[in-house]
Order: sequence, then C-alpha cells, then structure tokens
Amino acid sequence: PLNIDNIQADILAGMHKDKELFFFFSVNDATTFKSKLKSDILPLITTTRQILAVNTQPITAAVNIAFSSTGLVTLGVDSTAIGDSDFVAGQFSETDTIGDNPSLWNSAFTGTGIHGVFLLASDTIDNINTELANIQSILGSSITEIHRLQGAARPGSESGHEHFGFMDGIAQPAVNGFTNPVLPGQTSVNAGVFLLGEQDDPNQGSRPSWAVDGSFLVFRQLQQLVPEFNQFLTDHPLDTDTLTPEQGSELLGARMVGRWKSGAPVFLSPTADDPELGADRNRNNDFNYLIASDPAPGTENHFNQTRCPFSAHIRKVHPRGDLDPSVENQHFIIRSSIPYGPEVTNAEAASSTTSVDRGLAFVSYQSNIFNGFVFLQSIWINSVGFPFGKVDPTVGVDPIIGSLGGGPKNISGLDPAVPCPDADNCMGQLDVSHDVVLPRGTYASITSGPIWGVISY
Ligand code: N7H
Repeated sequence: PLNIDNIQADILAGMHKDKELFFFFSVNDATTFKSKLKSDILPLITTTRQILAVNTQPITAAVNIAFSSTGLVTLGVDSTAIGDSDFVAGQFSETDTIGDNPSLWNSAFTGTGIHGVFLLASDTIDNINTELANIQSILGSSITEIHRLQGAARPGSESGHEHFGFMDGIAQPAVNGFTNPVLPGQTSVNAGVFLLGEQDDPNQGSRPSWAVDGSFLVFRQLQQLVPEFNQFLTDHPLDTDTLTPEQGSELLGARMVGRWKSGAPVFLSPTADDPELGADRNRNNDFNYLIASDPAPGTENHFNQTRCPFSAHIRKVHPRGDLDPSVENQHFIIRSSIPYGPEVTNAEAASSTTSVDRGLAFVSYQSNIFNGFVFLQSIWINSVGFPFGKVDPTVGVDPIIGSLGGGPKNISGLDPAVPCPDADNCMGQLDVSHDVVLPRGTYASITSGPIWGVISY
C-alpha cells in the first residue's frame, strides 16, 4: 500500500477547496530557509492522510510546497540526480515542442528566479492570507515573493465550472492502491505513473530517496478569452435547420470540448445537454470511443465522429479506445486546476472583448514531465493528425487548447452534419482563427514527500 503520510495532499487526493493561492518565491538565504523548513514549515505541510478526513484537515489552510530545479540547486541539492531531463532543463526547454510563445508569458515566469511555490488552499481568502502571513513571518527575508496567483471557484451555480462554463474535474485516472471505489469508465493505473519510485515510474529504481513519493508538478497560467470564445460560438451555430441559433451555438461549444456544460459527454448525449447524466458519477465517465451504440450496436467508431469529433478536447487528451491501452495508459496525468480571475463583466460581454485577466491555474502531476504534460500538449493536442489512423488524416488541433503558434486552426468534424465520409471532404470545416486560451507562463517543480528535511541534512 502507498504511504499516504508521505505524499503531499494535492497529488492524489486534491485539496478541493474553493480558494487556492499559488505563491511563487525565490530563496535568498539557503541556510536559514533550510533550517526553518525543517523546524517550522514541515509541520504545516498537509499530507494525503490529513486531507482525506475532515477532522484532520488543517484549521486555517492546507499547505503544499514544490521546488524548481534552480531551487534545488540553490538549496545545495543535486537536481540532475532526480532523473528528469525536462525538469533539469527548465520550463523553456520545451516551449517550441509545445507550441508556446514565451514572449506572451507573464514576466514572472520568464526568468529563472522561481525556486519554489507554496500551494495554500482553504474555504476563504482570509484564511489563506493568515497562513501566508504565518509562512512569511517564519521564513522572513530568506525568501522573496516572485509572483502570486489567487485561484477561486466560480460563484453560485457555476461552482466547479471553468470560465468557459463547462463542468471540470470529472475525469481522473484511478490510482491502484489509492482510489476507492473505482468509478465506471475510470482507468486504473499504477501509482508510479504519478509518484516517483512507485510501480510503473519509468525511473523507479533510481530516484533519490528524498524524492520517493513526490511528483512533478506542471503549473500553467492559462488565460481564457471568454467573451471572444462566446462570440465565436454565436457566429458559428450548428444545425440551424432543426436548432435555434442559441442551441446551435451550445452544440458547437459542447463538441469542441466533448462534454456539455453540465459535464454530460457528447458521445453519450449527442444532440442536447443532459444535466442528470452530467451529474451522475456512475455514468458521466462511462464511455469509450471504440463502441458506438448508434448507429449500430457494437460498431467500431474509428470512422465516425457524428457523436464526438475526433478533435474534441477530452478526446485529444484522453483518446479512450482510439489507441492501444498500453500506449494510452502511459500518458495519464492527475489534474488539480482551479479557475482564477473574476466573472465576465457586462462591458466585456457587450464588446466581446476581454479586458480583465481570467483563466485557469492549471496543475498536473506526473512522474515524468515528458510522458505527461509535454506529450499531451505536443503529440496529442497540437498534432493535426491525432487521433491517428482515422478516416480523416487531418483532424486538426484541439479547439480549446491546441496552438499552431497563433496561426489559423482548421478543425474538422465539429459539424455532425458533415461526418467526414472521406478524407478529401474533411479539411477546413471550421477555422478557429485565434487561440481562446493563451499560455501566460509555465513552471515545473517537484513536490517531495513531506519529509522534505532529509534532503538538506
Ligand atoms: Fe482540459 N475546458 O473547459 O474546455 N478539460 N482544459 N486540459 N483536460 C477537461 O473531464 C479545459 C488542459 C485534460 O479523461 C474538461 O474533468 C480548459 C490542458 C484532461 O476524459 C474540460 C483548459 C491539459 C482531461 C476541460 C484546459 C488538459 C481534461 C472536462 C484551459 C493537458 C480529462 C472535465 C484553459 C495538457 C479527459 C473533466 C478525460 C478535461 C477544459 C486545459 C487535459 C471542461 C478550459 C493544458 C487529461
């Protein structure tokens, strides 16, 4: 069994609070920092066991911590020994591979000065600020703030939905030895896909002992252009013969994501939202693109995207049954993201133009940065041919987060009335002409087990 006293809370369980602060810092005085880390910060670090039961959760705020490669070097730790080339090379090493333009990044992320990040989660921002003040008073001038991003669940009935309006946090892989019960449609993988040193970690035997049961955290500040996204949907309603323009726009949005706003998968409910299905954890994840019950039960769905476009976001990032499971299962990530920024203002909605920054504070955990985040973003999301081997060889990039460096994105299969009967007929059905999600920064860190002190003494 996994030692859940030695695994930080956010990795497997998630902190699941309405507010979460990401506090990025640099270390000025390694000696003081290490000594305070051991004596006063370590007891604050929230473990998986603590977060799982309400009565053991911290009263003020849950606290997790992660360090960058330059942070480890600053603390006198050999970061190469950890055995992840993307981690050691830093966040710029894969920007070309993932189609990013770092000149658009928030300047906080464009240096090499971020040594670590605190993740503080609670029900209220006041509690978070109290805990942050406590941490800052413990660490004093041994750290300097580089950047902070306050995440918050959206208000009222939008709680749990990201800023485009779609329910998030539905699909996660099940972790053998941890997830119980495993829900219908959930794939079980070994813990080493996420945790260093556990079974199926590609470098299982060679991680330094302090890093065992840690995970690589990929953080991305992703700005979402919500009024522009909504305008795009309004401008391209689908199926205008039978649907109202509003319904046609809603259908387009659902097919771009692969789920309706309630979370109901378009594969199971292709023509209209089904909020009951969206909310039912025993059904909302229970599907596989291989088998279509329609048009003919048991028919392979490799050649048919009337129910779900090949390019839909959730199909690009989790091609259930489109690939051999032995390949698919190597590329699971655990997501622990939270929205940031306020609701769309009336003025923004009226002008269809973003003027206030909002988006997703994206967090993924994986035991190998390339196999996880980098692979998903570059080989699946941004490859116009993926999923490979379909009747349509040019599916297009992911309409939500795919990027071709800001250039036009021809995405086929979004219109169910043009189900792509042959390859010649597929291209250029819809030009999602500008990105609706803009990366504003990225950071890779390692979260160790909470017994972090052992690395420095
Ligand atoms: Fe995605 N969205 O609102 O459109 N994502 N995502 N994501 N995402 C998912 O199933 C979204 C991003 C994954 O197992 C849902 O929990 C937005 C990145 C994965 O079926 C919705 C952004 C990466 C899954 C969104 C964004 C991923 C997933 C459905 C950026 C990886 C699980 C809810 C602003 C590189 C798929 C759910 C599965 C689901 C949205 C980013 C990956 C609604 C807005 C960068 C693996």
